[in-house]
Amino acid sequence: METPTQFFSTPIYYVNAKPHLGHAYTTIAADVATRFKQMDGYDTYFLTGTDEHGDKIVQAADKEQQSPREYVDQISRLFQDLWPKLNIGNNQFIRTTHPDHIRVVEMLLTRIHDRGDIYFSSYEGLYCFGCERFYQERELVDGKCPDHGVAPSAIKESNYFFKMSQYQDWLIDHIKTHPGFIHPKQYETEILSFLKEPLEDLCISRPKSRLTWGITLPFDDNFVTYVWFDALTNYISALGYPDGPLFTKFWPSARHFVAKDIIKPHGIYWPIMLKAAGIDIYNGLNVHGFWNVSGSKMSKSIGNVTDPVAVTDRYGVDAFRYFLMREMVFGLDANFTEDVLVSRINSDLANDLGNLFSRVLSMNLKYFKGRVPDPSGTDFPDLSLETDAQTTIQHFKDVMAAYEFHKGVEVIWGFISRMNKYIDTHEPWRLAKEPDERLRLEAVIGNLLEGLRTVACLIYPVMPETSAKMLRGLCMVLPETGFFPLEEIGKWGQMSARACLEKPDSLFPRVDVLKKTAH
Ligand code: ME8
Repeated sequence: METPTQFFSTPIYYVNAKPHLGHAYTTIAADVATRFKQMDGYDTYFLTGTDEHGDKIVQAADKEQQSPREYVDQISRLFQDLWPKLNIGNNQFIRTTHPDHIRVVEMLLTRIHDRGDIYFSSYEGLYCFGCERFYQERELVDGKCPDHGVAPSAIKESNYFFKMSQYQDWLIDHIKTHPGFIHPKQYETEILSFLKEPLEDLCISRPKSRLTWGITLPFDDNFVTYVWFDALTNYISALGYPDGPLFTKFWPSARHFVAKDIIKPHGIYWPIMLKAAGIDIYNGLNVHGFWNVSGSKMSKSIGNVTDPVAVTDRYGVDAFRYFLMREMVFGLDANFTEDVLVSRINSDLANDLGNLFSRVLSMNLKYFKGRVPDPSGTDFPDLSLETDAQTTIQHFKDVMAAYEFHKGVEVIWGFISRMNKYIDTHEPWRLAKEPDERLRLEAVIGNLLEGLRTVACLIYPVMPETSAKMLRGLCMVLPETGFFPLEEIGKWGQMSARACLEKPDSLFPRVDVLKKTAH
């Protein structure tokens, strides 16, 4: 059977400020999804990068008294350096200032222009410089841009326009006939409701008299390309459109991760751009909600822009990844507070998982000198944990395939909690005192060790470091890929006849609540 493929992307982030919690979340979610698909037998490709043209960037560079070129190099580097620290396994990092990308944008513009879907016209409208787009009167809140809270400026300009309106009915039909194209459902509803209003044609140029930091239009060098038209194209330029092997292999399976702030460009402009250029439409869009910090929107003026580097330096990468996946219901908003992070580390990680791991390994050392008993070969067959593990793996697979990461974590922690109960029910310390119960003790400890192996394998997408650490502690030889395929995990008895003689390190030290420092 041919190996299925999966291409995931994150937005390419603007380089007008340092990376923050929101950027980290989307990128970690896409990384978790990629690792999960790999466990499920897929050949994957994972793309992230930076969006480096446009007014916003010029303004930020001016503020720092740097040239745009110097400035984008410096901020893009911060993103590129952050991802390895968060254990992000992206295959490529794209920058929109790279010549290969620029060539594809020119190619796409030429194609759409040649097909007659781009026209020149003069336009008068309300322009928000922060958003780099024109607004309709009805979109404003109290006469102001809803994102920036400033009144847009009245501008009259001649520009190039992309005839989006003629694709409106096609797009509505495409969304309705492709369930899951926009996921979760509430965002599909939101896009369909935008599409109930007549779609305006999209202004895709900016005159060089106003902005030069962009890609010159291939058919008129007095203009640069609108930054969104440039940015969206990254998803195909990175794969080597039109005929690169990555494009042929991965484009049919493309799924983009974004937050709700940018569903309009992704859910409307992008599919229409592809359609107009005669390129297959991407496979799907995964939209998540917004992180607030301590109950407020993240903002520089409030001073609550959470730095992922500071959080991971303090609490560790896996704790951070775990918290983000556990705390946000994919699609809804969530709240980040250090107190909740600390209490999750102490209860879920140090207590439920960490204690279970060290208790079981210590009992195995104490009662069997580290030799791992085979639970299936004993006279006391007890299938409860094995059956439970198999159901857990299937459940995990179903929810992760539906991008319900919080449920994936909950499913694993449900199993962890049942393993802790299994210990309390069977009381191995009591069995150890009864010579007649030796075989039963073997079965109980053997089952617990197999259960821990199952947990160690399943947490891989969310906590790759902890997964490897647990598997090392269980004396499992890690495959070169770093993970065990999903279909192999449920097989009981994989650890028997090994010797685990080392006392395990603690997986997650408790955080002293009084000593924790604010970020
Ligand atoms: O929009 N909560 O770049 P951007 C969750 N360059 N996610 C958040 C967030 C928050 N509070 N804040 C930001 C752009 N994000 C364009 C994209 S793509 C062709 C061009 C994340 O730097 C989330 O993924 O403003 C959101 O969609 C993205 O950062 C916006 O990043």
